[in-house]
Amino acid sequence: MFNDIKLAIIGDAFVGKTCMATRYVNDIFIQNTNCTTGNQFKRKIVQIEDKQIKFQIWDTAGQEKFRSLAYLYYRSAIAVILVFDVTNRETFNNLHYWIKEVKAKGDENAIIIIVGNKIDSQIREVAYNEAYQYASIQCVQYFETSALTGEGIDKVFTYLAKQCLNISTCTCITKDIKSCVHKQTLIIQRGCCW
Ligand SMILES: Nc1nc2c(ncn2[C@@H]2O[C@H](COP(=O)(O)OP(=O)(O)OP(=O)(O)O)[C@@H](O)[C@H]2O)c(=O)[nH]1
Ligand SMILES: [Mg+2]
Repeated sequence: MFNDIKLAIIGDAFVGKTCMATRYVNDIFIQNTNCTTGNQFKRKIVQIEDKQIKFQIWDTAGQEKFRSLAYLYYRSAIAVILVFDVTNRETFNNLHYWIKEVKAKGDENAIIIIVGNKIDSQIREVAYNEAYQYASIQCVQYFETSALTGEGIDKVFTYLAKQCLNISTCTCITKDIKSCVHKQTLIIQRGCCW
């Protein structure tokens, strides 16, 4: 069991961060959420084949007035889930701000992914291809989800769990999963275990 693998969910207010975490951990959708004012975490144990990972999922506040402490949580996260709302272009435009923040204040070896949420909605302002291309330029993976229907949610977290496990099954593993994330980068660059 890999304990307390810390994930942080960040992004603008109202994009659905809390709903995504609640959908994944409790498999429910809350229509009228309160905006997050502090930082709160949920735990979930993920089974991938014969291995287990215990995620600690930090749901941070997107509203500017509550944002100031969010970095305390993503600075030490193994993975950062950067969320925008596909029905709101401004939240997509603001990804620049968030990526800059994570790169400046987060762990340099953290896995970063971008998630476009609310794909159940008919009114879409950001096309899949545009977001995918943006993510490619930033060298990060792109996923789409609906916390309302649950579509795509498991895929996001399973991907991150597998990233952690790929690292951990490498023979060069150390006890510190964070240093393994760094080694994974090296493994990808070298094309083999070292
Ligand atoms: N249609 C649709 N609505 C969603 C979805 N996810 C969240 N919402 C709605 O969007 C609103 C904001 O969701 P939250 O999860 O509270 O957003 P947040 O990103 O946590 O916002 P802050 O805590 O203020 O940063 C709520 O009214 C949700 O019901 C989704 O996948 N589809
Ligand atoms: Mg919230």
